[in-house]
Amino acid sequence: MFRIIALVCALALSPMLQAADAPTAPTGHDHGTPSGDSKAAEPQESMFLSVDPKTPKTARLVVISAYNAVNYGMNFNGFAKGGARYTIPQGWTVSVMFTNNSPVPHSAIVVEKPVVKKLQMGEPAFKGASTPYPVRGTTGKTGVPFQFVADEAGEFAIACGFPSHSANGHWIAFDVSTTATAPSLQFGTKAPYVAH
Ligand SMILES: [Cu+2]
Repeated sequence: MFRIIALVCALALSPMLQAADAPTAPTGHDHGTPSGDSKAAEPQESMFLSVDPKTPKTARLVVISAYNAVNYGMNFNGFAKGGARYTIPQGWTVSVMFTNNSPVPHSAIVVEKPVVKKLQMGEPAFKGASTPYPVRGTTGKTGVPFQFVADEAGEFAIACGFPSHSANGHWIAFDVSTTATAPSLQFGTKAPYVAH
């Protein structure tokens, strides 16, 4: 009986494993575009969060799927499993530019934090807080913009809507705060980077 269960599990897992973005060996310096592999530059917070004085109370997020080889490419900006955290003041507009460094489809959808454990992400937690067709995902580095108002405080996540990716760690934390006065981005246990 156990063997049957193990076989079924292996069969169920195999498409998922194929979907994962396997890290590729470095090919040395070339003139190709950056890809979701170990050649990616060390992520810096200021690359992924900014504010523009011309558009007050708007946080501009750059969210790059498969930024590097972390978590088999199932990362945003090089972080997986909640290892990075955006904090947005409640009521601010969030303007996201999503790109995917991998030929494997990925997407971005803002969900309530407990949802990240599910195989499917369902509807976004805020109106418009998703790339188009999050289940199917997109490939390629053409930017996919989306924008929403973070009108409800709480603990959320930016998750990949491609089935099973989020459950395998393809998500980062996204908090909406009643006390923050400026948006910030925290990498691991480092001091948060505050955008002004
Ligand atoms: Cu994904």
